[in-house]
Amino acid sequence: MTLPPGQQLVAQDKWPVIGERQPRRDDSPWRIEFTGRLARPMMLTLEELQSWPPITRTVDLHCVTRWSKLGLTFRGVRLLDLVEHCGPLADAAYISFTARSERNHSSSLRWDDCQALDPLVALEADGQPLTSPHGGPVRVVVPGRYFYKSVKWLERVTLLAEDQLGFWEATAGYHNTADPWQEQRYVASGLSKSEVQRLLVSKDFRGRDLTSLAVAEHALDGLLAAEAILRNADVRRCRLEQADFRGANLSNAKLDGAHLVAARFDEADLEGASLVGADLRRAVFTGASLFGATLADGPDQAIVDASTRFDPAALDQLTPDQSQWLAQRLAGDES
Ligand SMILES: Nc1nc2c(c(=O)[nH]1)N[C@H]1C(S)=C(S)[C@@H](COP(=O)(O)O)O[C@H]1N2
Ligand SMILES: [Mo]
Repeated sequence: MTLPPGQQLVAQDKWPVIGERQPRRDDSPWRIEFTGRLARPMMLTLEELQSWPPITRTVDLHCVTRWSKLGLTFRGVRLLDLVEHCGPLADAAYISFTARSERNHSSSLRWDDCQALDPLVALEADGQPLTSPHGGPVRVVVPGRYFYKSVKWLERVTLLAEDQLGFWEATAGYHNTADPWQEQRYVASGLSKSEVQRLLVSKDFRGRDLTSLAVAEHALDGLLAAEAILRNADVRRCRLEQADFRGANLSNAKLDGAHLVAARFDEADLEGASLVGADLRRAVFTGASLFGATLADGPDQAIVDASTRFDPAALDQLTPDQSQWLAQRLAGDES
């Protein structure tokens, strides 16, 4: 069994629901439109889609927030069969998938990557119709890419001459290629050196988008970072005593070895964050989301004791080994 770098397995029977949880409310029959740089655009009802030759494929899911689920078997139709049928034009260079969802969620691939990856237009997972939270009745499944490329509730497929960045790619700095084997999670932040310097002096990150900020080993005790966007930020070994991260987005942030005594993480998003070796005594994680977070890695472990506050529900979000480790620490069991 091999996992891409920085990923960990979810419990065998778990498949987290990530992002939007339901499709747009719409009473019209489900249809999938094939449009853009195509010689013969088409519109398919679900019944028509089901009349295409079915295939099954076993796919490993790798979420950018560091959880993986191996070997889920999807059944559906080859996307390439459907697109080839529409006659892609010579200038088609990208393919974009749009969801029947409130925010018209989307994601795109290079057309040549798409041809190599051979995605599925999936209707079933492990022998059951896809549930609505997982994209039912129909979603894209793109093998070999972080799972954010796999759009739920597929409503439109568009062949494009120029790329159109997807929802996460445009709003959250997610990498547009998203190859988990190359750990292409996020693009770097656009801040200049002097802007970063000013931030560090002010110790005020409140509400700012600081995706991928790299400020390891700084003294930032008392930092104000409520509601800040610190996805993929690197604050390893920083002094952050009593820092206020309430409501902040710290997904995939690196907090290893940070001094976080009495820091506040209430309602923060810490999915995929790494806290190995961090001092978390008296830190508060009430209402925080901890899917895929790492607290212990062999002998390297966060400092957690009965004064650290986690919701009981947090234990369910962690992978089994992390969860077991944390439960022991919270119970004050040092063995
Ligand atoms: N329509 C739609 N598709 C989406 C998303 C979303 O928010 N809306 N999130 C993406 C992300 S980030 C992931 S990890 C997977 C999660 O799929 P799941 O909820 O079935 O696990 O769906 C992807 N497709
Ligand atoms: Mo994701």
